[in-house]
Amino acid sequence: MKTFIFVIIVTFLYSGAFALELTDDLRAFASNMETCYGVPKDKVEAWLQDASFDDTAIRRMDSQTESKKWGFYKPLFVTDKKALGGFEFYLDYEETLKKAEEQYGVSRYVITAILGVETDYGRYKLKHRALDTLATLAFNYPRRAAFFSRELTSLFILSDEENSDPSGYMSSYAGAVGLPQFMPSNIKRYGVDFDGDGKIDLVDSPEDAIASVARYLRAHGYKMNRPTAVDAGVEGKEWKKYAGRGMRPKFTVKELSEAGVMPSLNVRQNRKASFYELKLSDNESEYWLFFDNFYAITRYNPSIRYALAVTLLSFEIRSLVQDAASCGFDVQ
Ligand SMILES: [Ca+2]
Repeated sequence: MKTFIFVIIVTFLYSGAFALELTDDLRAFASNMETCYGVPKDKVEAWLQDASFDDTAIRRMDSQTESKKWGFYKPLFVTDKKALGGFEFYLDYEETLKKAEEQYGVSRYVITAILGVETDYGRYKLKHRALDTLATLAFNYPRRAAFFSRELTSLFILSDEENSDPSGYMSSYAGAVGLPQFMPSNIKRYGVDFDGDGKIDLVDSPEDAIASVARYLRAHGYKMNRPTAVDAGVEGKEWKKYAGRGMRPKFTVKELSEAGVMPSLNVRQNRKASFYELKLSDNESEYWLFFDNFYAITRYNPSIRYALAVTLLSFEIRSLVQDAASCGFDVQ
């Protein structure tokens, strides 16, 4: 008997999934969806009753780690394996990537690299349902309830408009959906039906994911044929005044070079950049100038390390594609 009870308790603790109770809060949310957004209350209540409490979402939120050094991050995301995965993805979706690049003015290699860092080009299987994580965090995680409540609202508006079931949106523990890891509000704003099947599907359609990433970056200022990032050497001490002063490019290359920052490539003197020292270890650093396109990538995820991993990975993928083209493969 003791064993039996133990098994029940353990199963309960580790399954982590039980239906959310339709409390007054949830009913009020459903009423609000009808009054403010015209999504029928009964429909929302039925969706909420289908939601399960996702304890992983809360545990992971509470244990989000502090950001690590670039020296920790770089070997995780800028690897030969990741670049090769990007090359394979590129070959599979070359036509779509080129079409998105042309239509939105965003490098096809950057689009590929973002999908690589986010979900390993869709190979990473998302284990959560956005419905569960967002409902759990909206109603059981006071610190960020307002944010997740807005995202749950977006998920329901989207499901209503697209005539889809909200439980079909597979996500991270924080409710970021599909290959490009879009929060539902961004699917509404930037999602594209690029394969023309009538639905924006970021979970099962790489074509839709590719165009949605491109549209997002364009909306955040990305422009083709402009530099993204260039590494630099430093001289003297004056450069320290400019290092780490915010992601938005605000110093001219001329100002920075006068302060002892020497870019490894020629860059127009009046181009604006931000400048960062990134620690590889306690006594070893890289120095980088970042431009408007880099800033656009940080709007996808507001982290210098993230955007630099995407940028370097995009360079690797581009050189694999170019090498293949020069060796007679049918790629451009
Ligand atoms: Ca579609």
